[in-house]
Amino acid sequence: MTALTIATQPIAGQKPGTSGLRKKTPVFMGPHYLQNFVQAIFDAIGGAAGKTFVLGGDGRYFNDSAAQIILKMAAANGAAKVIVGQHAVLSTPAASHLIRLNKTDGGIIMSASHNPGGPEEDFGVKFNMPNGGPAPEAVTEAMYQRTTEITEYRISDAPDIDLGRVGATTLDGMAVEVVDSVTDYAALMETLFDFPAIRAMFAGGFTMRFDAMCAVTGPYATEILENRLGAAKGTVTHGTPLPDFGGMHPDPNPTWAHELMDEMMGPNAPDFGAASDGDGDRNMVVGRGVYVSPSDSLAVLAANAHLAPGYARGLAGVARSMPTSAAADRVADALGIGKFETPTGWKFFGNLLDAGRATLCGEESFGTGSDHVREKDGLWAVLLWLNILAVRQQSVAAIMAEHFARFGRNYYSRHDFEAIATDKADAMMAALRASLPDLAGHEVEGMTVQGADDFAYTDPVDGSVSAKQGVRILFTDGSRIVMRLSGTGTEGATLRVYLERFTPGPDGLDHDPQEALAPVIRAAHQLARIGEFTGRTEPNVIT
Ligand code: VG1
Ligand code: CO
Repeated sequence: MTALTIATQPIAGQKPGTSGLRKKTPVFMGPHYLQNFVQAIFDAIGGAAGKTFVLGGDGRYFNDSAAQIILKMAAANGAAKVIVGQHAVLSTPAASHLIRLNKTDGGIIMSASHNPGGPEEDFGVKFNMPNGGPAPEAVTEAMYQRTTEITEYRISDAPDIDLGRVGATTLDGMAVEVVDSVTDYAALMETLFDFPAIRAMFAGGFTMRFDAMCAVTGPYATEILENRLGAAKGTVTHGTPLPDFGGMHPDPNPTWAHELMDEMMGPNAPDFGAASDGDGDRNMVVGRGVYVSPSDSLAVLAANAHLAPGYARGLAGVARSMPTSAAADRVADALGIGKFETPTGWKFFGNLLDAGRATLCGEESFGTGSDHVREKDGLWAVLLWLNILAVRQQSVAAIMAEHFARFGRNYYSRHDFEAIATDKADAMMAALRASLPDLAGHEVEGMTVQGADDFAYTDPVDGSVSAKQGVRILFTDGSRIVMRLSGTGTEGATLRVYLERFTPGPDGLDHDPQEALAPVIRAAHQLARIGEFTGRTEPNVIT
């Protein structure tokens, strides 16, 4: 067995987006494509020699052969050891935990997360740092630079190793430890939540549906919810991970998790419903007859986290991405704790978590997490909800109503316009940006623009600056429009329009969000001239 040096050439477009590099699977399987990017990762972090990494993915098509390639490249680059999930499967939060637990030098996660998988769908690769969190912008930029100048990569010619058997082995002199994908993660969850209380709730007849969407959380949810917490067998549906997610779009929102939504809104709804995404870092939470928006979920979790043992000491602070509603800010103000507003993408929470300034973090895109790992964590959020429900002994609907009565309600929705021609989307955003300086004082739909800008973030810990993170238009009545283009898509451009309007209560707290937001939605279309630029008047997905 030898480490081979293979000549290669730069491949255009290997620029990581919001969360790693995502491309169509055939692109990733093309000659040298994965290899170039993996070598660029190793080069950008100062080489792999002597280092230990974690490796796993969400099990989508190409996951297994990509893992063999990455292992052989790690060996040829002199890595000391790689810890791999069995069958090369790890949820993103489980990978983050293993990186931290084993004090490794980082990890490679193979996933395109909430994007569909399969031979013609999406694949992705991202690198997480020794703190367990996604590589910050400076590091992903260094990787990208490296891909533009790469001339060779190193790979062992050793045969594939058996990733199905848990235990230690070696690959061309590098130690490989295949670990059960679930065990360490489940143990971490037991340290954070009151498992006996949740178990008692299930034993008392509490019912739940967890839709794993044929993605990575199936085995995690089955072990934790059914085996350890005693939820009825069959609580977890679509629990077997499939390479193409059974043709489903593994994105837990009311559109793509419609089976769960139908059940939760139907006559025989269980008490609680939840779904997770391709790589297990997202969560959607639904009560019987009531959908909980991710922004509201973050706020409720912040207000109630102290009810779970892992957070009994209270929270240092709450961080949210800029497009996420201000509902969590209201809780932070009431609790007298820190609040932070970051750009979209989990990599921006890492410093706040490491510095102990934020304990909970969340994004409007169904992502919630805490300082237990450095990724968002779908099952963690579901377990925190279950712990809160077990303590409060109330329905989700009652908890939401009480929350809105106490804090007021930030009506919120996101409208996505997918697969727009990139040039049209860019032209629309450019025109919108150009209009911002003159918007203040402008009247639209009976609302007055208070100010408009392009969000720029200065990291309070390391001082790094990230500019152009989304256009925001603020109105004097507290309403807000945010617009940005997605950084995770693989086809054309996706325009995301984030809409928010605050109602203090006590009246008007139980409207349909789309109705409550109607003037804000119309204002967004007028101000950005969405139809004129893109030819689209209706979004594809509303969350
Ligand atoms: C989207 C979400 C963002 C999230 C990212 C990764 O990014 O908006 O909040 O962090 O996906 O989520 P974008 O650039 O498409 O808006 V995951 O679960 O796909 O890793
Ligand atoms: Co994800």
